[in-house]
Amino acid sequence: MSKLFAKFLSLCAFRWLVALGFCFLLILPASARADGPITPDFFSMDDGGVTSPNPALTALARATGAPQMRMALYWSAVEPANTTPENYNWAFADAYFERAFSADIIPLAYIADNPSWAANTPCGPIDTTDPGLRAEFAQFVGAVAARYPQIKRWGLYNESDGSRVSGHSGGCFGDTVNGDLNANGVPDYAEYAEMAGIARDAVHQANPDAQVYLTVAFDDFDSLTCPRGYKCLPPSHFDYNFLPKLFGYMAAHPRPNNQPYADALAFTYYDIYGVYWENQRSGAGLHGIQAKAAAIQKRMQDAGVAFPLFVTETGEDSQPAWIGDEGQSRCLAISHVRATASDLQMVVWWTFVDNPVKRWYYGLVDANQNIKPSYTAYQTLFQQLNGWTYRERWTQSKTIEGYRFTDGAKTKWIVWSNRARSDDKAPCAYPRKKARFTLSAKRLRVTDLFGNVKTVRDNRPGDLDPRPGFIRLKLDGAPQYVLILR
Ligand SMILES: [Ca+2]
Ligand SMILES: [Ca+2]
Ligand SMILES: [Ca+2]
Repeated sequence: MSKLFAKFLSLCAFRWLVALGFCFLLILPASARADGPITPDFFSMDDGGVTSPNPALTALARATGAPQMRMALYWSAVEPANTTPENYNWAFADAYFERAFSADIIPLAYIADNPSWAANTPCGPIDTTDPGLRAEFAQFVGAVAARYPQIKRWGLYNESDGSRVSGHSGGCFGDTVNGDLNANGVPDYAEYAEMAGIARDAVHQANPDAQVYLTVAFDDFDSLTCPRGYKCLPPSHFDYNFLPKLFGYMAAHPRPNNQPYADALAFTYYDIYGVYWENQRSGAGLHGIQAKAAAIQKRMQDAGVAFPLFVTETGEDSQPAWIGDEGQSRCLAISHVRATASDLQMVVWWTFVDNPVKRWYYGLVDANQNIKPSYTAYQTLFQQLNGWTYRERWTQSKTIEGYRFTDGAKTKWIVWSNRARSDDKAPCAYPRKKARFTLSAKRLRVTDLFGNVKTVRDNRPGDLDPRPGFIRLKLDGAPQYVLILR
């Protein structure tokens, strides 16, 4: 069931839009953070095709603090018949993006859905052996980047490692039938690399401030490529071998002047898959999203390529039969905080609004535009992380998972109990036994998951440590933000 949840998730954004006739989805861009303070563009949410058209929802979305929403741009809508940019059909894209711009939201864009004249599938390669088609693709991507200079990140498809045309979530370059959907004798992973290189050149030429990012799911592996120890439950969707083959191709075919094929790599992360990544050698000592990032980094190192990473989709369903509102809120905070410790440039929460028709309750806002507890948790998270710099993990005891941040002379720990017991749902929401967290301090300002603040003074109520100069707090599975006051 948990696997199905994630699959549904990865499909939903795409299918939902298609069903509604929307042409754009949101995807991501990330920005450079390496070792610096966390900035607002670490935060993004998925538009789902329903947020941008609704001013009330865009206002709510912007009020979380996140300045970006992931949105798709469909090539098939802009250029349904092959033409030149002055004849492109911009009507839908303009309206869709303009609503975001007017709400002070920057689209984290991705390009998807090939027109039928350009490729034999909507989700797979163009014939990259055809110089004419390469030029057409460059023309299109360049025109898009030039038209929307506010957009700094352009992704190529969604989850490009999809292994099935039928039921794809935006990409199907990981086709496992013969790996050559367009039957041109060139492996489709190689064509994805080629298209990325073309897109990067075109985007950079049109807008030097903009970037191109690759997209993969790299989870929910199909049974044909299922790695040992991974539960590949049908229907599964993604080719385990796509990513290493992609990296291998890039390494074996350096671009002119050693230009990279892309500026970043985005992946999808759902916590039900986290234990697998933690159990890999590369995941030792890491948690969930960190372990998956490390697995990708390991493959990049093995191949000799390097891309900054970010997460285009992560989310959890709040239905009571799954992990509920509290569990969803915990997962939201935990995944983001963990991501800061792995230097992920951005995390996109999938998705902003519930979709009851699909029975997807991953939203921070329900279908009636009421905020959910996770909305408050997100606002709190934004306020607690924005401007702070990640420094180190808590290593003094294994009963606590904790991360230290600083802002100038100020120090903050974000901590929760690490004493989890599996309930076979999302690990980030597992029930956790109490743990105790002790700091040398006279006063602490403790903010809970939902922004409720209390001050704890040494040897006053709330301090469980009788020693003067030390304060001990009780932790459970809900992250607490603990600011040390002087
Ligand atoms: Ca054209
Ligand atoms: Ca091919
Ligand atoms: Ca004390």
